[in-house]
Amino acid sequence: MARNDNRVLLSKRMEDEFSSWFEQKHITEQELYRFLHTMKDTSSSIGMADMAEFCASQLETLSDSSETIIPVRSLKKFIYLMRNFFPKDIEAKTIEKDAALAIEEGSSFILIIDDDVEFASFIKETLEENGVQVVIALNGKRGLELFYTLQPNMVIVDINLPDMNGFDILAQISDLARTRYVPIAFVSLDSSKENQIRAFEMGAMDFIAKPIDAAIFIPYILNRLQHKKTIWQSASTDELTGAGNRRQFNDAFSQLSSVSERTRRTFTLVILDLDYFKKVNDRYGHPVGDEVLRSFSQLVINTKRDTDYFFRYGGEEFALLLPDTPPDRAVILIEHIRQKLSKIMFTFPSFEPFYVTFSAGVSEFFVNQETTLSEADQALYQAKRNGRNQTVIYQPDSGNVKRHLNVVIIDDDVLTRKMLSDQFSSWKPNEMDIFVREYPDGMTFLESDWYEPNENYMILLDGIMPKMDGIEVLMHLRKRYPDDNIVVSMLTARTNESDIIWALKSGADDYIVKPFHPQEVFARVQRLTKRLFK
Ligand code: GH3
Ligand code: MG
Repeated sequence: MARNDNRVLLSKRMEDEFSSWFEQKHITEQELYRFLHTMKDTSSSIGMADMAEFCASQLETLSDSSETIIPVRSLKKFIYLMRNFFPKDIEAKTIEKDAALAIEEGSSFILIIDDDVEFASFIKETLEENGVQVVIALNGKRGLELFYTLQPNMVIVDINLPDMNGFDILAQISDLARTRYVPIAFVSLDSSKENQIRAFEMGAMDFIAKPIDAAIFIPYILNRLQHKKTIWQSASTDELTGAGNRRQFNDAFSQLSSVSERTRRTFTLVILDLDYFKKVNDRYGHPVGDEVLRSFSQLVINTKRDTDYFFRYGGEEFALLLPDTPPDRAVILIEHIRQKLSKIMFTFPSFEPFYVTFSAGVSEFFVNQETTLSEADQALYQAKRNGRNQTVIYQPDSGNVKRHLNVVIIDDDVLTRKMLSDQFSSWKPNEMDIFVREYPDGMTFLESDWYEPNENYMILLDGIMPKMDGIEVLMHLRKRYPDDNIVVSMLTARTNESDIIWALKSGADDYIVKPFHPQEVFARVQRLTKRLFK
């Protein structure tokens, strides 16, 4: 017993250390070394020879004096192996597996808090034959713990428990149970009037006297679960799209997180956001926008697996929670959705047909919900920045994502813009991704949200434009923005030498005299942009 206590203490100390790492996100090699050193000594002194040996082998590769920074994410496997030296008790493992299974299958599961093992296991077996998973807690403390972590669909509580009484449990869970529409049934050998009144006053939905007649009890439970499901669905479904609403998202997310923390099974979060959706509303009106949201949701609902969850996260933002799915497999599903969406032509009376695309950010659950959400958000942002209509998996130190070149064409002549845009859009070099953007004048360009400090820009700037002359735009650029990531080439009809000198003095890297052949511009751009990627 004392031996086990020591193990529990050591496991707790280790988990505390991991938690502080998760918060810091990075640790130094020295910190890891010292941690392993302590773990090695302590595990050896309490008889955990395997663990001591493992720590010693890890220590051989580390240095006590190194300040090298290690991202905590890269220690995932190490943390997993360390945790495995502390096996969980079999009962906890089975319970959590049951719950995880129920959640993944979208089936119901109920929690029975009762120390009458015979009764509880009889109900468990019978209900499981009817497709309902059952988790049993033999005392109140365990029951409360399971109620919070596993979020059952129904709770059955006996009034007399070894460590507390059923009313104490009710007092603690009834508010939360009510907000989630979780029915609570009391069962007791003592079905006195006082007990029944008290149970109902405190929020129980039913009171059932023991001994229980199974012939009635099973249909009763199935009835309650069905009722709960119906209410829950209507309260947690987004009316417009049929996807789960934000509230259901929060619930499912925390449920999957707590199961994953216990069973170490993985799941992935995907945030999907429609591209340029504001334009859809602006051009075709809100009812059309609504129809697009509905069609997109139906497409996702019909494409995802039954075990995946789909939610409307905000206006035109959606989320998927994918149990047991690493990010690379999540991408397969998303790309399948993308492919199907690309084939849908939206047609509405009196409007030209149009297509919509979406961008997606992907992150695997690892540390906690907040981090996962923020990582998926960052990846989505990256997907938008990379030019939209694509999926990005969150990378811890994503300085190493493929380099980009943003080719910006600013010209009031539609034909010139189109000609250049076609030329650059077909450019697909291996070492970088090319994104082309067009603007009809300098003012529109400067007022847009075009600039990101860690991006590279090749700006093709017309010299003479309405509203703002090309030279003015150039001067503004050179004054307000750094020039190491922005190359500017003036497109000018002015053959006047002084204009060209002025442009070069104002910070243009090159000039191209109109009329030009797009291939000539292309060749020059290839040469000019070399300086961006030295
Ligand atoms: P981005 O590619 O950067 O995501 O651009 P965007 O235009 O999609 O994004 P932005 O956030 O600028 O605009 C989102 C728009 O979605 C604005 C809002 O009016 C619209 N929207 C939000 N909810 C609804 C809805 O329920 N129905 C309709 N029709 N439009 C909605
Ligand atoms: Mg959008």
